[in-house]
Amino acid sequence: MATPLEKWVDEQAKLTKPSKIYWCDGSEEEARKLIEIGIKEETINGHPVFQKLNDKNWPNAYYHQSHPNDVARTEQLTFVCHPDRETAGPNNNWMDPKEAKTKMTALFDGCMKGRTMYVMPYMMGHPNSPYAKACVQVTDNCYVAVSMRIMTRLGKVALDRIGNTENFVRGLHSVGDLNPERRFIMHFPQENLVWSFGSGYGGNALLGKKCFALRIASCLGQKEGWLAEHMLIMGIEDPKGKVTYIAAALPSACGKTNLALMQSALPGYKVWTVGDDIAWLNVGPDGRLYAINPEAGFFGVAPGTSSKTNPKMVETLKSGKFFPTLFTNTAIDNDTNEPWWEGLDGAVPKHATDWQGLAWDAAKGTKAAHANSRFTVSMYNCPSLSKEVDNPQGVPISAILFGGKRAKLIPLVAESLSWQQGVFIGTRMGSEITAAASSLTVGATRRDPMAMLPFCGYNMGDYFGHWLNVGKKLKHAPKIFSINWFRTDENGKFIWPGFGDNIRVMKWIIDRIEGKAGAKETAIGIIPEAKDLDLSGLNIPQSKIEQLFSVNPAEWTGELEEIEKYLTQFGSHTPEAIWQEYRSLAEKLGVTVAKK
Ligand code: OXD
Ligand code: MN
Repeated sequence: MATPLEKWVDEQAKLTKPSKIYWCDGSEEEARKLIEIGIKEETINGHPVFQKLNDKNWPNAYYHQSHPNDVARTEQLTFVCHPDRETAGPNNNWMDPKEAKTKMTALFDGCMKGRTMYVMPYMMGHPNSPYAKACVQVTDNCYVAVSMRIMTRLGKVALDRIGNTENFVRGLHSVGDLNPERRFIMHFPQENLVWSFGSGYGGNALLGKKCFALRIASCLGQKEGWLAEHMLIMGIEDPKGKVTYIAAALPSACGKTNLALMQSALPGYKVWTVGDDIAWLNVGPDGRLYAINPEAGFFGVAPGTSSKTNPKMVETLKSGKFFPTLFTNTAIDNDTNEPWWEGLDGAVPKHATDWQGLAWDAAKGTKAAHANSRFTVSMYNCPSLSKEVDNPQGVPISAILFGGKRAKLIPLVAESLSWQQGVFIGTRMGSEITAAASSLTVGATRRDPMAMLPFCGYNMGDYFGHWLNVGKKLKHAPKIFSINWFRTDENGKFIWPGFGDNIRVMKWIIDRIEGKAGAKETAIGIIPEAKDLDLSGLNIPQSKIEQLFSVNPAEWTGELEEIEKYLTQFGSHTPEAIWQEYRSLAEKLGVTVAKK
């Protein structure tokens, strides 16, 4: 008798009509075979799917170029198909599930003719964790199959967990003909199901990541009492050896990976990496909040990564321990056959091929690597990987940070007075748009609550309520802080050095948790005075430090208007407690607002 999994795979094959079906076991041998297929057989836009890179300097590394029209998440073509629009909320594109199924069935019908269907059973989370989830994705693209081996725990572990049950999240994926007119990423939360067609790019195609571990999982979390968040998880070891775990939400391409792998600029402090993108947060039996990283790899933005900004990541990328490491849409130095991107160490290549496969001419001023070009690498290659990363219970979180990229307004760091106020800080986050999503204007500011705007699978007003409810279940709630590394001075220059120096902010945060650090209460939260931050060895004048915390009521008037407009769109779904915090902030700032 066929198992429910076999039956489901059979149904997908009947619809998509592949010429071959291949069940992935997740082994290294298999990954090598798939890479060979990608070098010799499969193509994307006329290029081989994979190209081997210089093995001496970048062991086990391969290059992939996606279609030039397929280089970022397509938020405008991403839908969450709850039975009614209201449940999806104004934060999601919505389509009636029946209509979506009809539309997508026509696209999937026969789309894998002449191709191989790869069947990938995989786990999100360590298989021993009670919080882990078993999933299966089918795809017709070997780049996706190899990427899933890096990003998830793929193969027998998942098959064993699924066994004869119906208990697995389903994902159907085809690159189709990569026509952007026929590109849709459809989520069916009622069925724990994702259908993705027409894209081979990371977040659109590796369905365990944004589609399941955030959009579908946020819906599961709402039902089951936990949180699926767009957060890094890090442990910070102090000079006495005590490790404090922190989770931090920052929008895409705002430095989560750099922070998660930070090399501390303060002697005696070490950073241990648990995750760089997604955290699943559960209330433990002791009333603390525990975090697991459901992923097994990093899919990080390449430009700007160097031994100065992220030495641990450069080591990770050059390790080659876990097979393979992928570079997508970077440039290639033709003289050395090495991957290259703007900001990497060393000289600018004399002869390079750019992310579109064209000869690159530095003199023309175009970028050699796409701004959203990526590396895909196993977290087990990372020298700062926490030894708790596979702890089935997760790590206990002492602080949650909400950040964004803001040239003005938001201070370097501010502590909230309570969980409720902290949740409000999350809801009022905004950030300058980066290149991680196509169709948005890079640089403009958009409101991005908890960095979850593109990833919350249901009405965000209800999501805010869920955050408040989780807080009520916590006996020892983490402290919540806002952070902003990106404030600029009157000449538009960043004031704060960032990167390894961010440990100074972390040190203050940890000292606050332990009741050791000084602070003062202001309208925008509890902030350090200059004497409370460890600035030893930094050469920043006191006046510049003050600028990092300055409050300009005129700027805040506009900000409050935007926050009010934003929160109003969720109607009665926005909890009254959030409005209370909003009014209290306006009052403290001395700003009159419409919302009473
Ligand atoms: C990502 C993103 O790829 O947030 O992590 O876009
Ligand atoms: Mn992300």
